[in-house]
Amino acid sequence: MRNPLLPLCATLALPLFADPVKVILDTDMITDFDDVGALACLHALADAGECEILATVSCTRGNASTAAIGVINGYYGRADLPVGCAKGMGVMGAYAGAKEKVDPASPLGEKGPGDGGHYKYRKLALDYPQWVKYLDSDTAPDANVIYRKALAGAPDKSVVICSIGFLTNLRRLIETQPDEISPLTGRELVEKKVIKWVAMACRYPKGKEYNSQYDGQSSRIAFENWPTPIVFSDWQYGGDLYAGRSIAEMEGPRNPVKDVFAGNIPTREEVRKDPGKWRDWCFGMGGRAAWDETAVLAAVRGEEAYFNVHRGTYKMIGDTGENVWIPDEENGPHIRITEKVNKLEVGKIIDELICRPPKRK
Ligand SMILES: [Ca+2]
Repeated sequence: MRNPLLPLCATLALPLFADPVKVILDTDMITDFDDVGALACLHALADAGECEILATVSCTRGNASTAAIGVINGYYGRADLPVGCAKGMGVMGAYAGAKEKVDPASPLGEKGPGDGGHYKYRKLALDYPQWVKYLDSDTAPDANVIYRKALAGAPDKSVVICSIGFLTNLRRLIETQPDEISPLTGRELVEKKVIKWVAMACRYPKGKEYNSQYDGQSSRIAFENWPTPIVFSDWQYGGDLYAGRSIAEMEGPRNPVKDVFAGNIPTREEVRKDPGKWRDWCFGMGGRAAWDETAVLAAVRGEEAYFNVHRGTYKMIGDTGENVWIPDEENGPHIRITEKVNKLEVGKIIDELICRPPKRK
């Protein structure tokens, strides 16, 4: 029984794992900014000893995604974390569907037509240059190399992969062949080293979800050939669970995580005036829809910590990113999460993690 003197969110925030969970985070970091909240949560959980971050990779090319990842890693004192990026296929440029590379340096920090929301990440690179290692994501190492090194160096069945973007890198990973890093294929490496893949993906009961939709062919190949359990943190779950207001309004000096949330969520007054409009755009009084932060919570603290789990089969139809969820509570190979702990409480847990000051090494 929980201590009645402690608020519910405090007891729920207690670490549930004795050993740190080894995590690789795969993010698009292209337009939406729940990725920033997710990476912040991951660092806070690493600071608390709940997880160990093995690597952080971007699935979007020709933009400032790796610069933004580097800034946040650096802010948390982990500037040396391996950073990689997709090569040769998938989403590139300032927004999904752009198909054209943007120069992250020109005009750096200017919001303008065609930027598609990537402006916020170029601005991070401008404002925190001390932590930028790969300004243009095309200059970052191949994510295949980063993945294969991280997996090859990890104990068997010890790694959780958390994808909060497109599935390009995971398709490419399982298609890799033996090399100087490992005598195993990518699929064999995953089977040997990975416990599970937590994917922010899936529309329930069917539909096109953003992360699966762009580079839909890679999504289908990755999901159909993946050799470990997959946990889906679906669009419906995170869509009305909000986070980010707390850090946006937090007193104290600037930091990159605060800058992103303060600069991109509507004010309380704006939400109060027209909550329906903002809800349609996946904003609420609590901030931005927390799809990606939810996936990180499930990856580190486990899918049963705050969520109901439902078994079934996630099946993609064709290469356009459409999926259907076929329920099968007895034998379904996949897991989908739904609300168990009240979403307001989960939002508070996420906010508390995002607001924690870095425990720099
Ligand atoms: Ca994302």
